[in-house]
This record gives sequence, C-alpha cells and structure tokens, in this order.
Amino acid sequence: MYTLAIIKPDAVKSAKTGKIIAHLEEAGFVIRAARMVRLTRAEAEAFYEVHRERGFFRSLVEFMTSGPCCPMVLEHEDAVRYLREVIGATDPAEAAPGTIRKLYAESKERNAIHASDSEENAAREIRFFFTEAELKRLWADRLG
Ligand code: FUP
Repeated sequence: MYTLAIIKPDAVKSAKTGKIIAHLEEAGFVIRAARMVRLTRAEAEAFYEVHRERGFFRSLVEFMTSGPCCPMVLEHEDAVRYLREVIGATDPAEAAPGTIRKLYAESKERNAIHASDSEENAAREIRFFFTEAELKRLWADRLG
C-alpha cells in the first residue's frame, strides 16, 4: 500500500530533508518516488482545498509556497495509518517522542511533513504530484 508524504518548506530550508528521509527508511518505508518542487499559489490552494474555509488557509498557502518542498510516494503495509503514526500529531507540542514532527517541526503550521489522512486522499494526492506512467516506469524492468 502507498501513501503520500511531503517534506515541507520549513524542513527543506533547515536542511532536514536527508534526516527525515533516513527516518522514513529506517521506519521501513520504501521510497517509490520523490522530487523537489516549488508549489505555485494555485497548486497549494488546490492541494489544501478542504481547508479553504479555515482561518489558517491563507497562511498555510503562503508557507507551502515559500520555498521548495519534497513530495514522496511511500510504500509500506498499512502505509496511510503507519505514516501518520511515524510523523506524530499535527502540533509538535502534542506529538509523541521520537516522531518526525516532535524531532523536526517548528510549530503547528510549520510542521516539517505532510502525510495523507485516508486511502482515498492518498490516491488523490499521489496523482497530484506524479503521473501513473512515471510511477510504473520508475520500477519497471529493474535489475535486482
Ligand atoms: P495533518 O493531517 O496532521 O497535517 O493536519 P490537518 O489536516 O488538521 O492540517 C493540515 C495542515 O494545516 C497542517 F499540516 C498545518 C495546517 N494547520 C495550521 O496551520 N493550523 C491549524 O490550526 C491546523 C492545521
């Protein structure tokens, strides 16, 4: 099973990308796809569409467009649920010890990493960043 993670602009800017990727691999995830992207305002608004009416929406879009971020497709058994466990609560002050947000997040908004919250959203969010064709091609006919 697959899920989508995004290493957010705060973590990329503070040079935590490698540490977070290492944490994910050590937790047993396989990185099936990854790239560095700079979201446009329209893309960030579309990605966070469900939060459009929330008070933090404008600020969230501002933050998510403030620099590069690193979307990734991760594979693991029960990937959606397991990744949310590994990243911890939205607010690092409430995140469990040893979780990615506890270790690397600055605040509830600048919280280092995104993870899909359902199977349905994982499918939607993976398609947002990666095409079916490139996902197939990445791992087709590989040696070993
Ligand atoms: P999560 O699924 O843990 O990323 O959290 P939510 O879906 O509740 O929120 C999505 C993003 O909105 C969070 F990553 C950060 C941002 N957010 C805020 O900035 N302030 C809030 O009070 C809640 C969420």
